[in-house]
Amino acid sequence: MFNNKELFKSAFKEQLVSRLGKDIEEATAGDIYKILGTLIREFIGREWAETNRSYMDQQEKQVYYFSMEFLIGRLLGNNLLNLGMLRTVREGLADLGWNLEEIEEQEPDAGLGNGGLGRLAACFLDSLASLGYAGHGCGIRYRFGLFEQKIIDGHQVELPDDWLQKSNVWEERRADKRVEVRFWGQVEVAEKDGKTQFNTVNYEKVWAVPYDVPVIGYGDSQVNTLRLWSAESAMDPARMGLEVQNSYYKFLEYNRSVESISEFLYPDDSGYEGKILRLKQQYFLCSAGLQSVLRTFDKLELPYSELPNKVAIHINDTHPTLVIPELMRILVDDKGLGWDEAWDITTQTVSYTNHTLLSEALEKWPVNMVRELLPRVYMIIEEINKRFCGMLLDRFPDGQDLVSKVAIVESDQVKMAHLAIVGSYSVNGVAELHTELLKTNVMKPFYDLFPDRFNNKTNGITHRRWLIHANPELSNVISETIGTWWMKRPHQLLGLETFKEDSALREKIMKIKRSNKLRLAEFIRQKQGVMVDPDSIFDVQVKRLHAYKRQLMNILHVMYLYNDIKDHPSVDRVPRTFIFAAKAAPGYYLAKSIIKLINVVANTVNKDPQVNSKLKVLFLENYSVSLAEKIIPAADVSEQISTAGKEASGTGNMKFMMNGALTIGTLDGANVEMHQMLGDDNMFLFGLTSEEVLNYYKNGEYIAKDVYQKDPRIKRVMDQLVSPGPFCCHEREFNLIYQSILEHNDEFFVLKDFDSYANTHDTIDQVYLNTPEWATKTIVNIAHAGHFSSDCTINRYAANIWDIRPVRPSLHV
Ligand code: 26Q
Repeated sequence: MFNNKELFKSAFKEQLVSRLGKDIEEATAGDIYKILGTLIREFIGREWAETNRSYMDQQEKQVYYFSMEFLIGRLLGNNLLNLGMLRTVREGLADLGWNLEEIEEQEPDAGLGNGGLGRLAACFLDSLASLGYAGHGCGIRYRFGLFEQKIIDGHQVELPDDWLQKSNVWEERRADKRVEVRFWGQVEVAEKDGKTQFNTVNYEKVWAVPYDVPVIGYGDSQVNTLRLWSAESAMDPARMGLEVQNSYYKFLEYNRSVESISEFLYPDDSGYEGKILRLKQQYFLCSAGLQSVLRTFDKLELPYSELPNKVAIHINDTHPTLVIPELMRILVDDKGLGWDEAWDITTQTVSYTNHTLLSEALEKWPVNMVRELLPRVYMIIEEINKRFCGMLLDRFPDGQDLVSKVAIVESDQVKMAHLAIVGSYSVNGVAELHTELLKTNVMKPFYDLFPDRFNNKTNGITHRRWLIHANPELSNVISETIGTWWMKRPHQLLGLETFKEDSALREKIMKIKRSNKLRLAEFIRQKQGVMVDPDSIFDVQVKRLHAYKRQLMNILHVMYLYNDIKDHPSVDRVPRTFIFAAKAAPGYYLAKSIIKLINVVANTVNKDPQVNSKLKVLFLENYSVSLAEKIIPAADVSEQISTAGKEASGTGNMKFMMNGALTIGTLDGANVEMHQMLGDDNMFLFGLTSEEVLNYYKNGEYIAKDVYQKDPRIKRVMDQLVSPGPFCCHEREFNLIYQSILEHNDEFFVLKDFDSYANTHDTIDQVYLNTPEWATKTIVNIAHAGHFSSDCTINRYAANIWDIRPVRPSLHV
């Protein structure tokens, strides 16, 4: 049906009539979207069931990727692409008078994540299915995803992201698969048949109901499952005796507290006090997910010692670490296994990825909170800790210092990273530099104890969404040049290297870039009424707003450029358009004032007739996956400018590279590996190295005020933050920013790296003037980007961590 245009059209029209009672002439774009989604869902239904059946029949080892975040974005276009139906549907719809891109816009983004960590989970699911692995996602179906951002008067305003307002065509509610999750209560200890038994009483019961989303692999592959859990009331009003005083209010209160569990996604509040609700969410995911995993395993009727051979549970950062004590609880309390056997099974089943080097972002929970909310789980955590510390003191009788450094429970806190490392067989970082820094700094005592457990898996991105779907014109030119094999084997993009000086290819690539820039310019005109010059350099920084990512350095540099243009109005310049998009955590005031600053600068620059033909600044509101898909293909320059040693990997860097943007970046995260492949010629590096940064922290020899005093460009822009002038301001609006740099001594070396950053931007201008040279660098970037496809990353996880192979290898030559 979907590979024959006429068949598609008639099936489509029939569905429209039978489901919505409408003819094509009456249908709205929303109707078209809904019918298309329903058709696809039905079309893949058989394959989905078949996939699950074959996994069971073949007793395939299954991977479950547990994550508090899946930043999926839209599914329609990607599902059509992976099913090989994009063309038929696009052309069929065109015949019916509709444009597919317009229909895609009808779909709300599934924004169930904050940023990189959540998007990585989504890219991994795409690769798992496309490569034919039995790998599934396990997450939470948040009623509201990450907040919707509006910019009002230059300030970020947060609105609820009501993404489920209309029905979600991709999900399938599976009420029959619901499981029970228990909170609170007290643990009673009893002896039975010579065995100690632990029984929790007076607990609060909650239903976890799964909503399954099909994960459709590319080409002729299987359909895996993303299982998202929703919390529902487990109280039956009919059996509650509501006539009793106050019980009605208790009922309402209970319902409210249950609903809140899967109500909204927490914004990254690393460094701030967590909330008990977040802990509830984490346990809810772990307990529900594990019960469902074990129910599937139980069908195999194998002993639990076989669990590690049939199941791999991967935890995305420490957020789902409670799977470790929860699995112990189930094996020991419910299944009757001995502690040691249960511990062997658990530690051979769970693996863990770390995504941060910032020590303030390592999760810690107050003991009281864990003990009250999860009394039996807390006992198990204590027991794990006791045994771990005991083992250390056996090995190192004078090891008190070591014990206090690595203990899981310490100073009235539960340290989730410690629990995750001790309770899993693999700990990986997400870029070479990150893993090295974990081993030598942040997690050194653990690395010394368990050197074999640590390994690196550099992140990746799915080239299907980020190149084939987001940049179809570029994909076509690549295929015209090297054939289509790269779509299945992204490494083959390397074949483009041969053509890096081919003038026909150079011209085609630059033409496509320009057409993508025109499209973005039109989008910007419609949204903000600002005209941008498609022949200016599109210089883009889009990512979460964080001090360490240094959006501040970028905007200070823009302020300097503005000053320079005003001082020397007749100097010829390469026009630049600086594009920002970023969400700030709602309680992160410094980040929010940086957003305000960017907007103030944008306003000043864009309306100054002396400046605005040479310089423009845009802040695009509500950064999301679908907005990224519009912006990235149009970028000339990619800003990856975090303080060296702070960004675990970055994945935006890879998306830009794959779309032919050139990177201005520090030697941080995966930029280091990009540089190894591209060399100095194809990337613009600047700034301190991570070693230099660490040395400055140690020796305290960096004084931000000295740089401020010595560099007049810097002094001027810093002063402009707090004194009347083009960028300031009421009530010393930017005091917080000013103080973070000059009073708190610029923790992220913004001033220190400024000079090197500004010089590198000058170099970029020069290189851009030489179009053929620029085009060659673009081609080289695309050629090497295949290395960063998440297909490569997932193959490494599969072989080195999970020990799984593709299920139907014959299909994946
Ligand atoms: C923690 C506690 C309470 C509430 C929220 C959180 C929380 C939520 C999200 C803490 C951290 C995050 C997200 C972290 C994240 O996105 N990290 C990024 O992961 C990417 C994928 O590995 C890397 O490329 C980035 O370098 C890293 O910053």
